[in-house]
Amino acid sequence: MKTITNLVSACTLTAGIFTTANATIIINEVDYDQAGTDTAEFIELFNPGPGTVDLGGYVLKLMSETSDNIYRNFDLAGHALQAGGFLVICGDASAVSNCDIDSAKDTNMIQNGPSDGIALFSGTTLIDSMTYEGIIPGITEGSGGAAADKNSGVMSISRLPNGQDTNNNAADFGQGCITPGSANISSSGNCSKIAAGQVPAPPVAWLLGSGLLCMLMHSKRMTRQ
Ligand SMILES: [Ca+2]
Ligand SMILES: [Ca+2]
Ligand SMILES: [Ca+2]
Ligand SMILES: [Ca+2]
Repeated sequence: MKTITNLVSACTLTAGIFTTANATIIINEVDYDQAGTDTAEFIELFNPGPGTVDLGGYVLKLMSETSDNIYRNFDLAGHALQAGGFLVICGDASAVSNCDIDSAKDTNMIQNGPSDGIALFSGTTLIDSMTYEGIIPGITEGSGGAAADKNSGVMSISRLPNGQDTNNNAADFGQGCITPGSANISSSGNCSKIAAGQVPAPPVAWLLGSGLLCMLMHSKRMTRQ
């Protein structure tokens, strides 16, 4: 009989975040629109897997309307993501917390929609991709893109729950409070207070819930074996 300890060990627990073991590097959060000029844009990558991933050979491509209309490339060589780790690419490190790669673009690093996309490649292999405010054939996961980012400096489009990737952009991304370099949280709370550190984030109940979900999924997998 499997014990609770066995079930928990099948999931990776890093900084309080349970993840399944077969995931890969994902585009986890995007903030491309702030009030007025976009001066605090960022893209967050996340490693939900069990081991460190060397990002040598990885390139993040930003595109508009078609997959071959690339307007920006980020070569991620020289960086690595440990299990449960986040990598933040930003337009201005003085305006974005936990920024690892400052593009020095400062403003308008990431185009506002419609039909823009972000794709992560390892060599020529597409690792993960998402579009927002419309679809880009070959890049959109599922039948629709993510909804638009709010014109707010404290809100982003985030995978919710943190790290969810069912290859359905419209369902996997929702409105979140900005969390560059940490686990995503829903915007159902007060993002301004969370950004100011006036309320704790992420909620403990969510972390417990995601752990229980991981245990439940693993339990069902074992039942089928
Ligand atoms: Ca923008
Ligand atoms: Ca925003
Ligand atoms: Ca995906
Ligand atoms: Ca985040």
